[in-house]
Amino acid sequence: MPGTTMSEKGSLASFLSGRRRMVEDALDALLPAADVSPERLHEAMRYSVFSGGKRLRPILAVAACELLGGPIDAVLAPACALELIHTYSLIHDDLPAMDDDDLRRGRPTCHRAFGEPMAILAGDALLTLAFEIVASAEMLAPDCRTAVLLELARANGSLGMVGGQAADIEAEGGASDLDAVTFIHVRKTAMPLRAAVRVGALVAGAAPGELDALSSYGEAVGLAFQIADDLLDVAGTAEEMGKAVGKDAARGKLTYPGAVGRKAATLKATELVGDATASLAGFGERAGPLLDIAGYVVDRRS
Ligand code: GRG
Repeated sequence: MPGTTMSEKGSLASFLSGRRRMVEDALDALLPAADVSPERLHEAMRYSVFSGGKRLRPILAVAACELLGGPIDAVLAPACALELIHTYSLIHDDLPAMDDDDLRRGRPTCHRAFGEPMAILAGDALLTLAFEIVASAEMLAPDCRTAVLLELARANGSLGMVGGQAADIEAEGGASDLDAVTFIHVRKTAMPLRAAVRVGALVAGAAPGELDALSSYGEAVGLAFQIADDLLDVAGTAEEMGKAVGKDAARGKLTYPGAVGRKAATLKATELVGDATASLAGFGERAGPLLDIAGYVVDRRS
């Protein structure tokens, strides 16, 4: 991480691993057990959820909530909902009808392990469960539950992630135009990440100014994350990424480096980290973990 000392890297690593453990324990408690009927469906859901993801979205929600002094135990349910929606999107994205991938997080994709019909259903069930978890989260006041549900729906529906995915598919093979790439990346990736930060802020009862600042942070980090992902697809290795690399170009996908070149894409990602940092200036030292995460998003190797 440029400009970051070893001890800061160490403290980020322990922040991430501590929050990841909390999220994974909560996910385990919220998902139906694998021996609950229909067993094969629940096995497939658990297979994909517990396959070693970074848990970036739930960690962002927890970190935003902590920054505002909100209750960690209350944010865990919505944080898990974010991860379930993310997992559903990965399962469906890997299907033969979409990216047709064999490997995800270093393991066979859900449809490779469980067959296509069960993978489609596991994705559907994870998406549905996410909304059930928030709607029934007793630690959240009713108006907070509604606000979180709206946030999840808007960020992930046809005007958000699903819309970005649709535009991405339609654009395949077309010219790499910066406006088109930005349209896709904002919806497919930045909106869900922004929603993760906002969900944490909503649970903490953020004031409007705080919510705005955290939204700007989430949007910048979200776009930086996707640009870094595009760059890793060009420069990363399959071992590090746990999935095939070089596939964007092979499929004629619109990517940020494809539109502006690798150097300008790298600069843009760095600039966005600067924007994210500036958005949190008003929070002082309490913003440390979120600032470190912004740096990590562009420096990561997987
Ligand atoms: C199929 C509805 C639908 C949407 C698909 C999320 C998505 C949209 C597609 C997955 C492929 C992709 C390149 C998405 C962009 C966002 C992204 C880089 C996802 C991978 O997220 P990570 O790196 O994954 O956080 P882990 O495995 O760490 O959870």
